[in-house]
Amino acid sequence: MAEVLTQEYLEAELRSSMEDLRSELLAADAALFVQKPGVDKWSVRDVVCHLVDTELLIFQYRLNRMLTDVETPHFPDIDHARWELEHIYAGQDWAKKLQELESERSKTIAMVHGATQALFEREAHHEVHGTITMGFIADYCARHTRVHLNQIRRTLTEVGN
Ligand code: NI
Repeated sequence: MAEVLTQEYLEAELRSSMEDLRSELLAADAALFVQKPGVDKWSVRDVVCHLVDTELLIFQYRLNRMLTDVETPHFPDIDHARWELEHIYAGQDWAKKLQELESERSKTIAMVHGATQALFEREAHHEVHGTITMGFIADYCARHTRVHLNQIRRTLTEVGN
């Protein structure tokens, strides 16, 4: 973990992963977005809904606590298996969810951008990951977007003709 992730680098990664996702979706056949490649698999629409949920409920939630908690934040591991059902991904409008994601990503980037060096380097404790910082959370967010972008590409291949 000698890798140094600067705020500038992470802001660029958060921005470019979002832009790549957006380009992929706008270039694809939207008729395929509601098709699941298997019974228990996510459609492209489900993935976009998942990204909005994680942006708000995991990444921004944690960044906000890093910026505002008086005591050292302790983060439990999160089981998001039921969000798909609880937040009713089926029936959502993917284009609206994409807009929502882009708008929320701008806020995520602003949180990273606005952090002082001291807050950016502040340490918190995560149940699974151990000691983490804002850099870890932002890096995780950008990588998570790219993991799901790859999933979207695979899904489009699987459901396409
Ligand atoms: Ni995920």
